[in-house]
Amino acid sequence: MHIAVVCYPTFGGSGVVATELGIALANRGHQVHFITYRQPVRLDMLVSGIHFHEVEVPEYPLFHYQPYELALSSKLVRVIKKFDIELLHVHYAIPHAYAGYMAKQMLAQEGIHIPIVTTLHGTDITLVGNHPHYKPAVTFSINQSDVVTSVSDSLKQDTLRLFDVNEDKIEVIPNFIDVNKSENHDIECKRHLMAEKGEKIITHISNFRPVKRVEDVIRVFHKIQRKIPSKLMMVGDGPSMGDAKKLTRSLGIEEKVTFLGNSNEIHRILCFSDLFLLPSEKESFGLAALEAMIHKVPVISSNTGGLPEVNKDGFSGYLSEVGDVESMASKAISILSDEDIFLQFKKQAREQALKFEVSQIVPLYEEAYLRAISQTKNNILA
Ligand code: GMT
Repeated sequence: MHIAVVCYPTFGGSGVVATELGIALANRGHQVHFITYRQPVRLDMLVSGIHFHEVEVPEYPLFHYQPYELALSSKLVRVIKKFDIELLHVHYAIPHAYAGYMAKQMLAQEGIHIPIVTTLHGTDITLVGNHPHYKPAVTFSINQSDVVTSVSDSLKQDTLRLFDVNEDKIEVIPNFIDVNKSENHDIECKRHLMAEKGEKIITHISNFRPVKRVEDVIRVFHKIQRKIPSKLMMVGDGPSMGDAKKLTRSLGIEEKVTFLGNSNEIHRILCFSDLFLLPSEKESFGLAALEAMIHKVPVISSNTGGLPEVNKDGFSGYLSEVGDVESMASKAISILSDEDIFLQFKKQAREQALKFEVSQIVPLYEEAYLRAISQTKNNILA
């Protein structure tokens, strides 16, 4: 199949899922064309069947805001025609589903009927998309998509609650993990560089947006390190970085906390991690937690959104209510202070993550694509 993919190329779950899915599809023989404003951070251009087309938005002094959707939909039209694309898959509704719809309409004028699959990822529904400034356009473009997928049942329910969308419209296809990537034995695990012997390593990975509550990560760690010799690895970057660093200093734990910045080699960090913290306000799935779990890292997360579908309470880690730093810290300490319990949680974290193995999830997308194509054909005949 010739597939066009639109996503955000930056560090962020939706871009990572789109990229990993594209690579998995290319490995199964599909031709996958990424159309984004920059090469996605995890895109491996050496995989056969992967192509990248950059969306350029020329600046013009009249524009206060550059018309990205216009440039994107025009680029989509060109790429779809030139490479005989059979299906367009857009990740994150805003503004990709809308730009996809515009491209579809332009192509229809020329007798080309391109099916659109839209994958909802989280904040496109729960935070940004729900804002009155965007809601009508988001509702419209979801309803105009031929197939809509959401990354968790929780996100599906949020979409049905917040938008005027039919229940049958949305199929849940959870995020996935490639087990082989966690088994790269060539990686030298440099634990000794990060912590002293006998110290535990706690890790947090995110894009440091307020929704991630990174200050809760620091507060939870502050309590853990009083009981358990430990270090904290903060991976990622974003608007909450300054406040997180300030809090680290004010709690007097800056020597125990390392801010590593963005990384697309997170397996090199997860290989020496002992516990993962994800105390988000909202989280439609929690891909970062799944990536930790496949590396046998138990997760302490908030009990919100799709996280209970990923992190099984008392099995792969624990769930606490959003903002309950006390509970998160005491659950973390309960896992880390007993070696047998710790080893049991590590084993179970991986067992739980294996339920989301790529080979089980990617065929669900292929089925969704075939359904979208046959629906489009039927619509033309009708
Ligand atoms: O919030 C982020 O980390 C980025 C965001 C995105 O769309 O780039 O992530 C969302 O999509 C991920 C992939 O499907 C999910 O794993 C995250 O849970 C989701 N984030 C939120 O819902 C806050």
